[in-house]
Amino acid sequence: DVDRESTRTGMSKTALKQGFLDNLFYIQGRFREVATPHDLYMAAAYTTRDRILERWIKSAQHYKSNQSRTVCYLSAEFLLGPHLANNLVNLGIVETATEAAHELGLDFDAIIAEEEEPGLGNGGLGRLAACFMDSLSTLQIPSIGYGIRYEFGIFDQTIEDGWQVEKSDNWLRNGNPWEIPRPKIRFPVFYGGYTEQYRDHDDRTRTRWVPAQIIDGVAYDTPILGYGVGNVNLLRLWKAEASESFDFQAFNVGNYYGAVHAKIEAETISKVLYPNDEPEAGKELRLKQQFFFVSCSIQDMIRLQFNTVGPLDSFAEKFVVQLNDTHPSLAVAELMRLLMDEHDMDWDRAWDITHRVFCYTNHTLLPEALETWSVSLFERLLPRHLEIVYEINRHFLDEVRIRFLGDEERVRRMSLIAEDGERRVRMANLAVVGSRAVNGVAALHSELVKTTLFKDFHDFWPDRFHNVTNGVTPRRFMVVANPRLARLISETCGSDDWIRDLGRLRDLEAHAMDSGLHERWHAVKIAAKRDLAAWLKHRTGVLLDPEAIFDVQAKRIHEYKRQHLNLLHIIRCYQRIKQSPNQDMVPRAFIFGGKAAPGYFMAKLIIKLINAVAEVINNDPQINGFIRVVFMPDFNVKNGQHLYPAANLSEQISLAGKEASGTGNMKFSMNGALTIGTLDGANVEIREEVGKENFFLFGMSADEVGQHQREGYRPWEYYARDAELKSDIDLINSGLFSHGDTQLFRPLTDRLVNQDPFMVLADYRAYIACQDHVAEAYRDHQHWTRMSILNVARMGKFSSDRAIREYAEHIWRTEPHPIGL
Ligand code: DL6
Repeated sequence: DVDRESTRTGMSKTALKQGFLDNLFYIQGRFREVATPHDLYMAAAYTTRDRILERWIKSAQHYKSNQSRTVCYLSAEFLLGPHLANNLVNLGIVETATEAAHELGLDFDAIIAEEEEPGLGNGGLGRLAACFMDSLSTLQIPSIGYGIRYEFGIFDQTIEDGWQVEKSDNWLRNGNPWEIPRPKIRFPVFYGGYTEQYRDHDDRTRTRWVPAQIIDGVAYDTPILGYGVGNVNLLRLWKAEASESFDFQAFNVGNYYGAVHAKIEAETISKVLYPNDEPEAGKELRLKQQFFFVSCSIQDMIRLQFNTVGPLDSFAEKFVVQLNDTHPSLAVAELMRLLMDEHDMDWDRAWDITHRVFCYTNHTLLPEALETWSVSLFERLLPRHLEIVYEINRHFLDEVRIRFLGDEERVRRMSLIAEDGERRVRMANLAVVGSRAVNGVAALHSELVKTTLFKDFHDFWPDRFHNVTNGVTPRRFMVVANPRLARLISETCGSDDWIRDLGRLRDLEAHAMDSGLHERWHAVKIAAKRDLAAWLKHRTGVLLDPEAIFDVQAKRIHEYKRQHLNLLHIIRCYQRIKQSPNQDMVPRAFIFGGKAAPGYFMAKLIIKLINAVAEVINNDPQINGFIRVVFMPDFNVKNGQHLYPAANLSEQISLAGKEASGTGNMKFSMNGALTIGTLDGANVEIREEVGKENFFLFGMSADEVGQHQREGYRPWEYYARDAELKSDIDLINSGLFSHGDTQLFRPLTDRLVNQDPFMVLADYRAYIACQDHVAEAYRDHQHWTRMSILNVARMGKFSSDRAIREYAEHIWRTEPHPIGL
């Protein structure tokens, strides 16, 4: 008795059940008795998607007829994480869906767990883009996320004999129920060839690009639903396909294999995500990927402009484009090219539009992470864009010379082209010059952007620079990841308003001394720790004691993040127990997670050392489980959701001045973990918010780091002076953790003692002292729980909703366009 429409859109239990059975039958072609777990998941996903589509169409219609100003978020990465649970939360039907599944005799959690994660990103930068998409929809801001539909996302990590082994991530193998292919939204993308001048019908001299290769980009759309609203925005990812015109040419001359080869070569462009959070020096395919998605996206915006508003003159009023790091900064040159070469504009008009469209977010100060491309590669692949970059540079450097007469050194530094050694295009300079706003991602980072990285540009255009501290979405990282805590918060605060207005968590403060809440808070944490312990036991064989401090460091493996500092503390604990086995020590479970870039040897050696130390400690009868070490394989969004709720202590121990923001720090703290951290990235602001008495601070400040480096840093002196530090490093060199092999970890220990670029040894003593302080604090359960409650209560600032509101107000100048439910 449920009509056709309501099985697609109805929110009642009956409608959900009927919709599910319909989808199982009509889409999966299965009946209950023979359905695999994957069939059940697909049916659940389609049933959920059905309910989103109606809102999506309504949003699109409204945005079109209102000619809404649209934010286009250009990002080479979107690290989305599984959709199903998140969409159920945003639709507000988790309970109904759970009951519906139950009545159908299905295991709801197993269905949710079946989803393969779209891992289209490396880490913080890609996950930030996904959080921002959630918040843009929740805040009802018309927006499109543009990126690449990688056929293979970030590799799956397994651990074999302690080493990281990469397995390809074939996430599309079983189909992706969330995307809708748009075969008719297809744009040609040019590569190579040459440019030539010609005379147009008005006898003006114009330039055209005669490419050597044309590839098509085809749109695949994923709806992004906001929380509790009717707004659904669009994530449009481009897949590369052979251009039909090229295929047929080869075909017609009888070269069938040639045609097929062209197809394979074309598809390579969107085949795989580069698994590195730093630029791939000289990788032609990477530059091709960047241009590919940028060109499709800008062409799509121009198409939308014609479909809605009309003439291109108002393009900068209709669109604002946020460049997520420099990866999409070719967009500046591509928009110029399209406006001039394809749409007849002169330079000044095209530039006037272009420089009002773009805004750029910087995500790193690490010099090795700043992207440059050799002029020769650039010219070979994008000859027209090189001309445009030169022309932008000429105009720009003229302005610099006028303002700073005779300061050729400054001109050299600010140029879009680096001239020392092999000539290179500086993508960050292109992004700054082509944008009307530039921002860093935490207060400290934005300050360093202004005073170090882009000091010359800040001198030149002080008003162009902003800060927008990152945030994360509480929907995924609290409600989906930690439903027990979410329920407890809502009950304590008397409403679930905090989910859309995270500042409301402050209401918890009034209850921070309430012993009833303490008991329930503790019970929620212990339950999450038990869940994680069971999960880790199943996957690694290591059994953790839920009463121990769960001390977690989960993030990309990188020397600047200093997983090895954490390891030195673990070795210190180990040696202390060995020296005095009967001491009264607080039990700890040290949990690591994170991937190393496949070509980053030192990061891979750190993973090996973590696992090697784990093997010795976990099997030493004298340690007797007092401390345990475990490496969670394949840390990703989905697995991270097991980690955040269970952590007591969050390790945010990068060298001050190196971590632009960090967002894991926010996810842990929102789930009631206390932070041990340096004054780096957003740690600074987290500490300000939660109160210094609720944060374990150690280590040098960014200023002290700078001063120490200027004075000359000599790590070997720390090694020689500090007997415990020396014995911890010596223990690694002794071969104890490497079956007697005294050389295996030498590259790591030698680097620490002789170079130590991230000053692990300088911060070692302060870190150990701070960890001792943590252990003492944990003994007082009441006090610890109070600090945990206060951490959560004061995390309002770190919602990505706040970040998006700041972008909308100060940078984008966009308004919400509410879609009614
Ligand atoms: O802004 C998101 C995220 C920050 O939280 C991290 O601190 C930062 O390391 C990360 N950057 C990258 C690499 N970026 N580049 N280029 O992922 O961005």
